[in-house]
Amino acid sequence: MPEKDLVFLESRLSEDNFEKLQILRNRKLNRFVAETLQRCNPKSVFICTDAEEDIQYVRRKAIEKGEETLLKNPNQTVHFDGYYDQARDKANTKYLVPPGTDLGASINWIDKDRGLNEIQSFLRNIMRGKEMYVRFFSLGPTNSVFSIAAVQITDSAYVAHSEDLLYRPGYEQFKKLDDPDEFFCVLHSAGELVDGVSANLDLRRIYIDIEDEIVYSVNTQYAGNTVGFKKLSLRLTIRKAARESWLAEHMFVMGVHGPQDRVTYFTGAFPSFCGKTSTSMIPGETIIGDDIAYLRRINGEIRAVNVESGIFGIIQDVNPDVDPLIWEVLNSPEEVIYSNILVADGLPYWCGDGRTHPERGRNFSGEWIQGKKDKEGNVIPASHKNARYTVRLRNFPNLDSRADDPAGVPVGGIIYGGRDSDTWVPVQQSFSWGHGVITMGASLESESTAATLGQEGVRSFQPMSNLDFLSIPLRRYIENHILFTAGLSRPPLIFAVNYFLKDKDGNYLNGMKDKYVWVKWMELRVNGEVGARQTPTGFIPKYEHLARLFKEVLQQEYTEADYTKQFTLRIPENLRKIDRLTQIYETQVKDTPQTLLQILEEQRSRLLQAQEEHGDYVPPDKSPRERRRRQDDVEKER
Ligand code: SPV
Ligand code: MN
Repeated sequence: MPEKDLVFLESRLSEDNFEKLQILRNRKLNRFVAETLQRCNPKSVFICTDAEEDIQYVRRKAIEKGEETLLKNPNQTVHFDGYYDQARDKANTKYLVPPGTDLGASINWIDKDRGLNEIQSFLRNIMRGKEMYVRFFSLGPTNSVFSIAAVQITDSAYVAHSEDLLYRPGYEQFKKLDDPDEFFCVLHSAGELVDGVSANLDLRRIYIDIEDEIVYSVNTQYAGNTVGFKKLSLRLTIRKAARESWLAEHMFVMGVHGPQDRVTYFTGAFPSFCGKTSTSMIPGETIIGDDIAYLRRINGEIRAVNVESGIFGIIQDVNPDVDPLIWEVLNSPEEVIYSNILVADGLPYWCGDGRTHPERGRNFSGEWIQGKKDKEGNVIPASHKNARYTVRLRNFPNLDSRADDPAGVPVGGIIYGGRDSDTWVPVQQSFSWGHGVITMGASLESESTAATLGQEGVRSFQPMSNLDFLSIPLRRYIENHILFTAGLSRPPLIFAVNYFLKDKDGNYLNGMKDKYVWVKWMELRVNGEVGARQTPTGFIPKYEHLARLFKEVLQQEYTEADYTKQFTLRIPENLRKIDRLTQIYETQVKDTPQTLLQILEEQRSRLLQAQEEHGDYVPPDKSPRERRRRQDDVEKER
C-alpha cells in the first residue's frame, strides 16, 4: 500500500520538490512535512537540497520578499527584526512536558497537551499565501559519531538562508541515516508580517517538545528564537547528551598555538557579552567554533566539535583594532547577513565600529535619525546592542585545519569566564577536574552591564553559561560533568578567566588584549611547561612567565605592580561569592550533589585560613611556603 503521507505530498508539491523529498525515503520526515503542510497551509513548498542552485534560490527569495535587503556590496544583505523582537524570548520559551516528568525548578515548562494545543492553534493556516522551506542540516561534522541530523521547516527565507551560513548541509546525510527516526525537527513561522516584521509578538511562542524532539517557534524572527539549531536544538541535545553520557555545551572551540608549531585545543563557556567570540578569534590562534560544542570521550580522550559552521556574532564594538579578523571578513567579498545594524546609502554601520556615523538611515526602528526616541521615550541608538553578523567560518583566514574533522579535536583545556568586576583574578587553573567543574563552571556568574536594561552590576547565576538552555535538572547536569572524565589519566585542565576585573576606583585592571597572553599561559600549563603559584582558589601564573609572554605576544612591558594588582586574592569578595552560590545551591536547586557543597566548603576554609595569615587582600607573592611546597608536589605529579 502506498504511504498515505506520500500520496498527499505528491498532490501538494511540485514534481521536482516531491522528487527531492521522496528520494530520502523517510516516513517520519514525510509525516512531519505532510502534517505541517496540512496545518500551516502554505501556498507552495520548496525542498532545499545541498545543491548550490537550491541554496541560491533561498537567498534570492529572502531578498525578493524583502526579508533581506542587498547592500552596496552585492554579497551582503541586512535583515531587520521587529523593534521588540531583538533577543531570545526567555519568558515564552517553554518545554512541553508530559505528566510525571520533573525538569527542576529553574526550568520554564508547560503541560505538553496544553502547550501543543496552544501552538497548534497558532499554527493553523499561519503560512497562508507564503512559501514553506524545508532544509536539512548536520549538527556537528558529517559522517561523524558527533553528527545529529536535523530538519527545519520555516516560512522565513531569512531563517533558511541564515542556516545555510551557519550549519553544515545535511540533505545527502539524510539519505543514509543509521536510524531513520533519529533526527531533530524544527518548525518555525514568522507569522503575519507588517512592514516585513512579525506583527503578533503577543503570540510569540517557542515550545520544545522533549519527547518527540520537535521545536516550535512562532510569531518571531530574531535568529536566536528561530534558527532552530542554535539554542533550541541545544536544549534537545543536552537531554540526549545526558542520556548518552557526553556533553552539549555553550562553548567555543579553538586551537591555541604553542612553541614549535604545537596546537592545543580549548573549549570555553562565557555568557553573552563576556568575550566568548573575541577569545575564539584571538589573532595568531585558530578558531573551530564560537558558540556551541559537543564533547565526547573517545579512546581515553575528550574530543570536541563545533556544532555549527558559521558565526552569528554580536557586532557591537567589532572594529579593526579589537577584532581584526572579523573586520577582515566583514570587509571581504564573502557573504554576510547583518541584522539590526544601521544602513545608510547601502553601507552598514554599528555602534563601536570606530567610524563616524551618518545621522540618518534605516535601522531596527525603521527610518532613523540621530536622537529618535521610542514609545517609552528611550533614545534609539544607531544599531541595537544585540545587532549581529552572520558569516561562514570557512571565510576566516584563521579557521583551524581540523574544524571539520569527524573525530573532533582533543581538548587540552576548558575555560570558564564571566563578567566580574571584583572577585576572580584574570586567569587561574583549578586544582582538579572536580574543583574546576564546581568552583569555576558551576560557579560562573555574570554582571549586567550598562547596556542591559535594569540596574548595572547585578550578578546573575550562569552555571557553565548553559543555564538558559538546560532541559534536565541542574543537579543531573552537574553530576554528568563530574563523571564525564572519570578514570581518564589526563582530563582537560579547567581554567577560569575574568576580563572585567576593576580596581576600587572602577578602572579596568586589564587591557582588551591581555587575553592573548592568558591563552598562551594556559597552553603552556596544559603541556606542563610552566610552574604556577598555588592560591586558595587555584593555580595562578608566576610573574616571570607573564612578563615573558607579554613581551613575546603583545610586545609590552608587564610590570610587577600590574601583576600584583591583578592577581591579588580578594578574600572577602571570594567568600561572598561562596555564600551566594551556597545559598543558591542549597535553596534553589533540588538535591544538589553533596560533593558540590563540600568542594565549596573546602574552598571557604582555604580562604579563611589565608585570611587569618595574611589579611583580606593577599598579593600573589604571599602564598605560604608550605603551600608552595604542596604546589611543587602537584607539579611533580603532572
Ligand atoms: C547568545 O546570546 O548566547 C547567542 C545568540 O549566541 S543566540 O542565538 O540568541 O543565543
Ligand atoms: Mn551563545
